[in-house]
Amino acid sequence: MKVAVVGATGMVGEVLLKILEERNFPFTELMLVASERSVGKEITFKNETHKVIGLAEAVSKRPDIAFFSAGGNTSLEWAPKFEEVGTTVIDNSSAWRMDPSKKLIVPEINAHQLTKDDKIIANPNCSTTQMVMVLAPLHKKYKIKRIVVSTYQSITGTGVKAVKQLENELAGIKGEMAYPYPINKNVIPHCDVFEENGYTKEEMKLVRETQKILNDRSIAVTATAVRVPTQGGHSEAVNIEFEKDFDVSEIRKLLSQTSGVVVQDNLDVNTYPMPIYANGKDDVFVGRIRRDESQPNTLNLWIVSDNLRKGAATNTIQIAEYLIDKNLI
Ligand code: 2RA
Repeated sequence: MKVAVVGATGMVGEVLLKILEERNFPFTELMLVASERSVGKEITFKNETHKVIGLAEAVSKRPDIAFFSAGGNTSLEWAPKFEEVGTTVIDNSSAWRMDPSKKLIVPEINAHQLTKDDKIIANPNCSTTQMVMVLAPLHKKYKIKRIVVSTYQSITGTGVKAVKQLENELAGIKGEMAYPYPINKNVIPHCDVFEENGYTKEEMKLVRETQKILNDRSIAVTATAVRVPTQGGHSEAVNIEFEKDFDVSEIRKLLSQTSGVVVQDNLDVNTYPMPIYANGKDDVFVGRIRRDESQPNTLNLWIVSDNLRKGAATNTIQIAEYLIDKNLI
């Protein structure tokens, strides 16, 4: 199994390599791929030194799988070139997610849709993945009518430059700015770019991707995505109105039995999910499970997960593991 990591020098690329090692992913050859300016850079992986190669060279090596985390434009241009040589691409960018011919996969929810013909597979946005991991079993049992979600997204989701800006602010150093205002002691209601309707692309990802993954366009979703000066994971306050009524203890039991979801919800000892605990883990943590007393059939939840792991790299690798396990690659 020849594997390429495209975007190997980026934040998600680094986590991809970490998780490939952690999960002892079965490959015979590993290609670390990045833009021309990084070609030749040396990266140590499993005590071996690997030289970064360019995209054209990687295509010529005809990898079996290419994990992409290199931005939408690179994916739009190069994923088809890898597909032409028989590579299965699993892409972390938003480039292919809403393409009707491409599958948008969270293995625990819809990996069963995958076939040998799927050669470009989209990995959902981090904030979508953690939300649908919790909502999928609830939708199946109680049918979701409407979702209102507010996210509190780690600065790591913006990228290295923003993390550096926060570090500089904390150290009292003037440096390059990823945002035109301070990140520290601030929250920024602006993740990705604004669309015509006044929502950001990040907020519309939560709307569109949730409907696609749960395969139900009737689900109404509205979102507010906010950037916060934390590391370790994205947090979300989610209000869900169902068609059917529910029992909170039944919900708690159902979630505790859901693979990849951990219920952290004991108010007697102030136990609830927080990014400092989710950091470095692959599970999606849910707590503050409580009925919305303002209207019938409605629930409030608090969901936290490491946005670089299950929100990106781990989910991507789990898709590949599924493909291998089902002989689809
Ligand atoms: C963010 N969801 O957190 C995106 C991932 N880059 O900004």
